[in-house]
Amino acid sequence: MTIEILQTNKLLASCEAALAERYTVHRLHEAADPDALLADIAGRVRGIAGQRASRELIGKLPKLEIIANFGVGYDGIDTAAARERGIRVTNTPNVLNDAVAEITIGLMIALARRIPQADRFVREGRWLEGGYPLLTELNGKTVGILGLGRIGKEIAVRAQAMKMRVVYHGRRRQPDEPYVYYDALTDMARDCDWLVLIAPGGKGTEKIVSRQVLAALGPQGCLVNMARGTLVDEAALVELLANGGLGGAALDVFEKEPQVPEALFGLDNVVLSPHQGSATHQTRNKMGALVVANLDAHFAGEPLPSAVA
Ligand code: 8YV
Repeated sequence: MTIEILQTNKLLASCEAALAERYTVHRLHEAADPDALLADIAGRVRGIAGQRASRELIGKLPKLEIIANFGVGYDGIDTAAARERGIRVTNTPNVLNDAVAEITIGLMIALARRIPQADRFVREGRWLEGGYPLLTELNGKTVGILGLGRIGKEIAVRAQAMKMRVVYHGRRRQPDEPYVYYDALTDMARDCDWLVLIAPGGKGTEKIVSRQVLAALGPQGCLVNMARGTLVDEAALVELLANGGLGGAALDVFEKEPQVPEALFGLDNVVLSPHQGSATHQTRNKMGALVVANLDAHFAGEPLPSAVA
């Protein structure tokens, strides 16, 4: 009798294959009638693999023991509901730090030097009519990191390699870190040229990058969101980008992705990216392997490689 698990969204093919080798996998996201599927299997499901597990779903699975989230951010999992039932939750930390940090710097340079726009400029033959405008550089600028966690620290190291000054804001000061800490996000935004978001999503951080924070960042300031769209007041962001109240934005995540506010498409001071922070073969394979390793460890009665604290 193989162990039965529920997959709640599409996963990396190699991860799906590895799961199917070990477990009986029920794919909720592919079910024509999800309620009928759940009615049939609910009493046998011992694990979830995926990025979604609501309180309602958890409540329907009396034998659920573990939820293995594909991703370091687990805002799609109702961890409170899991904790109440003693259900373990795991995520995929560390393996994606370098990939996310690399593309963060990439998007910053892309925005500062308008690289996507420059590419269009050449392709459209506009270079023949005159040169590209002069722009700005990262060196000498201050970057404020919201969320100096594992990925935030990798971004900080790379920002320093760009000769930037690094400061940060988060839930608490980290005395062992060499960077200046701000108690208040608005104060940090006011003192920064760049504000990089790499804090967890979920209830505690909803819209913490408010209109006030964006206004403090100001007409010369640039926002980079590598975290979750939910962190930002997106309506205020669009408005300030359009009216010059904010200098620019490089956005990898959006509040209702893959829906992106159409108002952004016409703006020249924006670089858009389809939530691809961790999207390399190398990193996604490691993330998938960690999902499988957590499930395997749990069902073998071994310590979990990456349980959520
Ligand atoms: C996603 C992410 O998991 O790890 C995270 O928190 O946001 C990403 O790596 C990825 O999009 C998987 O679909």
